[in-house]
Amino acid sequence: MEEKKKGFFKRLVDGLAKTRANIVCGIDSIFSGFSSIDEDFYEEIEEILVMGDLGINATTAIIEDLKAKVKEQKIKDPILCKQLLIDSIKQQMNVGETAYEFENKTSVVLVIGVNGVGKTTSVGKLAGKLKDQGKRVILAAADTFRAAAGEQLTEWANRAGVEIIGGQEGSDPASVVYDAVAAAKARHADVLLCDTAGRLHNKKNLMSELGKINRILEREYPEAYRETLVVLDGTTGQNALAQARQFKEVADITGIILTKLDGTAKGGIAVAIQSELHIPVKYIGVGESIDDLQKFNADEFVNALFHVQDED
Ligand SMILES: Nc1nc2c(ncn2[C@@H]2O[C@H](COP(=O)(O)OP(=O)(O)O)[C@@H](O)[C@H]2O)c(=O)[nH]1
Ligand SMILES: [Mg+2]
Repeated sequence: MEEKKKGFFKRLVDGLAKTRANIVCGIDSIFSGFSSIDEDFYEEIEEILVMGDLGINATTAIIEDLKAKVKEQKIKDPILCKQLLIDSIKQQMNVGETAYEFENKTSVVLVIGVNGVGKTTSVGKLAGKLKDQGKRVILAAADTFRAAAGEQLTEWANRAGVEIIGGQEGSDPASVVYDAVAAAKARHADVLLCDTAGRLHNKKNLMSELGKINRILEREYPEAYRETLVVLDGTTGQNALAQARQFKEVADITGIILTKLDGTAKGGIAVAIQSELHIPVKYIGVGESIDDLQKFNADEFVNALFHVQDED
């Protein structure tokens, strides 16, 4: 267990290497480069946080909080601000308890997001994770927009060792969900994961597509616990935040999957999403293999960012 936990922390630390280089190296040089705490000091921290994609709102709140703590604790030495800054960032990310109830209930998870963000990959990884926990999982290939999407999900289903229900290219995504619900009920599945096309470029189409799927689920599977996860590509920084905002307008989002954090310096976007939109980031993708989806924990994330090892 200890081994496994270390492994996880190391994966996270490795995955966030670029983000850390972007944010922390800059901040460390400020802490050592300034001899007193003044406006310039705060401005430089602010600039690094904004450059690290934490977003203007979260950054402003973090700096205000830092200033208040410095004043309150009468701190004079810049180096002593580092822990305060870490605490402030964690505080900004607090969205209350992040629930993973669906993992332990009969549930349906709708996975939406724009093209290429990592929906199908994340559904595959999540299927593997749940299967490992002994859950009975069924996948619905409700991205009927491209034929390749179904084939791609079938590969993931084989990898994870779970069943998949698909449809013809161009068929109605809601009818695939209908068939998948029937299969889920017949097999007493624990979790039904639905990969969708979920395209945002046409808000009206997306709303009507999601509306139709939701009506099917309400009618055919009312006993199932509902989860709607938006997948965002972490490498797109502020654009991911804008997408989350738009999806929030059209769907009852219960969480975010933030992908591709292994290859980006923009991991700070996780802070911005939670701080500004108050939507919990539930999972992060830190690579392309089946084990590279992790539950997100804000404290661990900030620790990994600043390379602070947990003592316990
Ligand atoms: N490095 C990395 N690549 C990822 C991650 N998640 C997805 N990808 C890649 O992103 C590309 C698009 O993923 P896909 O699941 O097809 O996106 P979709 O169009 O939203 O379904 C694929 O090449 C995936 O391997 C991740 O966490 N890290
Ligand atoms: Mg896909």
